[in-house]
Amino acid sequence: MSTTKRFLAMLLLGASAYGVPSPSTLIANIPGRTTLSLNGAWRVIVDPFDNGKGGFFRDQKARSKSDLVEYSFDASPVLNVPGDWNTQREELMFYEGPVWYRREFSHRKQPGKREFVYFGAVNYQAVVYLNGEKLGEHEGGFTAFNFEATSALKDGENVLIVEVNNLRRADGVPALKFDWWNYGGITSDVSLVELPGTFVQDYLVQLERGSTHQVSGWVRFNGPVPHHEVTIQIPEAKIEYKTLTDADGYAKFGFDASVLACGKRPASQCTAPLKLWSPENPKLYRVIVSGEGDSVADKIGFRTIEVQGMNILLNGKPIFLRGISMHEEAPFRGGRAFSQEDAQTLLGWVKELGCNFVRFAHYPHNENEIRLADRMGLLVWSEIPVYWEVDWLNPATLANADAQLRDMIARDHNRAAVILWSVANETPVKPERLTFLTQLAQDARELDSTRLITSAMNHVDNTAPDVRTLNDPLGDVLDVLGLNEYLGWYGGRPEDADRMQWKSALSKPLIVSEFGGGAPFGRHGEADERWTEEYQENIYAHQLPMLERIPNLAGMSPWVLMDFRSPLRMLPGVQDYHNRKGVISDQGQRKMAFYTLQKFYKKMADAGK
Ligand code: GCB
Repeated sequence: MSTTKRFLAMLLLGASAYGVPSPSTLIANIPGRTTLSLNGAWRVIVDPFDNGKGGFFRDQKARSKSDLVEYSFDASPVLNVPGDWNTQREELMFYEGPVWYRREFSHRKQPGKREFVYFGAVNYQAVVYLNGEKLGEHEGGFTAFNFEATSALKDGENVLIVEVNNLRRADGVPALKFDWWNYGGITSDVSLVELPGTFVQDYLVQLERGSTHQVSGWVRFNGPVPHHEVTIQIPEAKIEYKTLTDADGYAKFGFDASVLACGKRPASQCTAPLKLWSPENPKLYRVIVSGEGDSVADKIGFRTIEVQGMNILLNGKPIFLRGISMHEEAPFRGGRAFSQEDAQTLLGWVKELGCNFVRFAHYPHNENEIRLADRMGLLVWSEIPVYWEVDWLNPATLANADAQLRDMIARDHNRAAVILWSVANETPVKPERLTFLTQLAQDARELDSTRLITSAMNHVDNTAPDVRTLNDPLGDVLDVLGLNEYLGWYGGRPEDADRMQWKSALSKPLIVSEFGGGAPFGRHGEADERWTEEYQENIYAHQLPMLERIPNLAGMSPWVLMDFRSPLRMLPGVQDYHNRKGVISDQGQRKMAFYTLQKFYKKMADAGK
């Protein structure tokens, strides 16, 4: 198909097939469910030529001395799950390709129950087999997914095999080039989830945008029973609300929390029942969703987030987002972060900096991080890996990005911490990209009307010698503008910031979503010497006052919390395959810029920002 034809086809697709994304099949709130953990040591076969397609899913074993079987999980080494393969075996550090994983487990089947295998994240593609039967395939390295295993599951011993492939693809999301390590493997928790025949698949229980007492949302059941009762309870606030599902097991609801909590008392005796979630008081309520014999409990915070003119309002009041960007990279040991401890360390540093906001770049991070942010009172920007260039004209690429967006939202839409869904990072201004991202922004809004939509952009006009204007048509479909700028690092000198003025073509709140420069910890020199802590610190020293002069500045998330591995950063002795723009090294050492930023945030916080 010619480029023009493909573009027209996509415009048409945009109008029809992508009108409303199909609901996510993700089961909500796995931490609140009965699960059997399948984490641990898995046998693995590294298969660089993808030779196993013909049969490895069968886990065949030689039955006689003369049998020819040229693979053996039993005789193969193990890798830990969760965990990337790159940092577990030296020879796999640069490996990109298929690896076969096998986990054996025993299980007693319970009558009437349904079973699902759940994966927190597998990078990049996964094909899942249980006892030789294919359960399904998943594409996208950072979103969770589950497949029903009820009929393939045996009473007794079971064999779960997953083909994982992290080969980069031109039509993938992300595509061929990105500035982080392409860690392969089963990088997040795996579990077997046991559920009743009809169960609560997903739910949204949030405050309606702009209201501090109107709770609204929906519940979706999975199972054969239509038209049954659903109950939503918030015991601490004495709230109980009942409604009925439709023929598809879906119920939309909305109730005034003050009226419900008040019961029969006169309105004059009732106080606001829900204490609002905020960075200062990250109050979470136990919320129970039940119906048709199933019941699931969650911890949910209630807050509102809106845009008013050039401000972001949290609970009706303007808030300045004192943030930092971070990758999902493990402190100290390197590799993909996944554990509670990793989250504690990383978000502990974010707090120590004085932040109330964190940008999870450039893909959805593991649930431990999001849930901890919810408990710590950190506001979160969450993003899908539509990064630099992707195959804008390919409908399958759009469908893939859309699925990642939908599944990111499905897992985290009850987390008060998340205030911004980002549809992309630093994508080039051109019509096909605008069509693609406009669709994603619309879908995000459709899927979750309670949060703000953003994207990190970097298309600026040099309006005058010392004036730069963010001018990207994508801004029209966003609530909040993200701007990445590297004045003093990729162009100009740190001191140029003293004269520079930043504007945006649109009067919307603006977050400077990236700025910074690189220095290995402990490398010192003059402030004009690249790759020294002094140079990096000097960038911050000149940037911060410059950013304060931006009239619609609503926050910032400098690049980046901690040094991280990247194949694009090769310089020997300095980078050694690490992006060194962290204000903290990968060994936890605070660089000079850390303290400069910390001081600035303290000043902002003291000034009530
Ligand atoms: C950017 C990208 C980020 C890179 C960073 C850098 O603009 O958004 O992913 O790592 O710059 O270090 O150049």
